[in-house]
Amino acid sequence: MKQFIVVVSLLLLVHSGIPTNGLELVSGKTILVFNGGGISSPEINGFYANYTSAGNQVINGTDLTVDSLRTLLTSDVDSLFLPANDLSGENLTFIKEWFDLGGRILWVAGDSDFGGYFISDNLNPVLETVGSVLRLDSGAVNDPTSNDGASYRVIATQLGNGSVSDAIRTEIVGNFKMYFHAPTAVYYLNNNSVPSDLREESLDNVEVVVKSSPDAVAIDQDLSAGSGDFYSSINAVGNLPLLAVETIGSNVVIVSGDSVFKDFKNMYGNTLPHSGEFHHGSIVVDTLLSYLWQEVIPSLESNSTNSETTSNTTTTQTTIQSNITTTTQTSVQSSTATSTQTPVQETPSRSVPVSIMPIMLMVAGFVPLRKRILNASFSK
Ligand SMILES: [Ca+2]
Repeated sequence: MKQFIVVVSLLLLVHSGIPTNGLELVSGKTILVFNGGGISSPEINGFYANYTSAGNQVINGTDLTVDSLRTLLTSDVDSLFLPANDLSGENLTFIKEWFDLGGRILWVAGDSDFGGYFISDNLNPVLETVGSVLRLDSGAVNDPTSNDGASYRVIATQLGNGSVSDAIRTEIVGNFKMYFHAPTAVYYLNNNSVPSDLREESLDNVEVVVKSSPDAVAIDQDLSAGSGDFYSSINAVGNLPLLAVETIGSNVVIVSGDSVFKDFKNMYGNTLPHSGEFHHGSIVVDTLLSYLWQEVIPSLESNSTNSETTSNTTTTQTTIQSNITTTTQTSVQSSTATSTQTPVQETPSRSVPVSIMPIMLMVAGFVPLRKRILNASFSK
């Protein structure tokens, strides 16, 4: 036990946020998180604290309506996060117009189909709108061996093979573990229409960054048996894509099977909610965003500009693996910040000042959030 504590303490020290060389946590960005009618707890206190103290503006869009999202999603917004909510039936042209400004990061995060509360088909139209080939599966990922005490509490164990994965890999000490609390998987559409297995494919412009263990199983938990329940329909076992990135023009789309930037179940954190053991959640999120902002997007924008000046006909879409050659040691702030630094800018919604975070976190422990109850009853 003592050895374990020492190891964990060392790991935390290694990632205590003192940049050495190379990249630091991204700064100067405006990140809009739209929870809308999201199904799980909306708190992003850890992310908010880390990114505002690093000099970003984080708009915590709890309770925002789609109309207010439309108003807020101006050219000043560099990144839009859409965690597991329902945008079905909405005119999404405004998201496409924002995306087409270029140099943006769109993060579409799903959830499992537990109880039918989250339906991927209600969020996938966003991916379609911006021209992504990636889709959230309408099922769930269970892992009988790599989990935090129950098979739906999935611990991912594998990073991918591209440059984004490599950037994250440089930050990983020990065995890679990332927590996804009841996630779904990511598949892709072949020829814009046929649900297809992303596990063995090597697609231009797409990199699978985080994968499940070889033992994870795809299931159709709510028995919806739709075309979007792709991986369960092929009885997929193992290496299920849980987080993938795609470049589209000078933009990047991130698709993940859970909202890993949220406080929920400490996914954006470094301890597993049940065993208390270490996992790399916030390190992955922070390294991913910093690498994308500091290396990938500038490269895409540069290529885009060069292409425009040399040819009117050449497509500017570029592959992640072939265009990002810079290897940079990434050092980012990884633990949940406890800084009392004032948020950079007054935000228009219910963003939580860092100074009251401890109180909020205490209160959060007593709030009977629907998903917690659901999952508690589910886990028996
Ligand atoms: Ca389903």
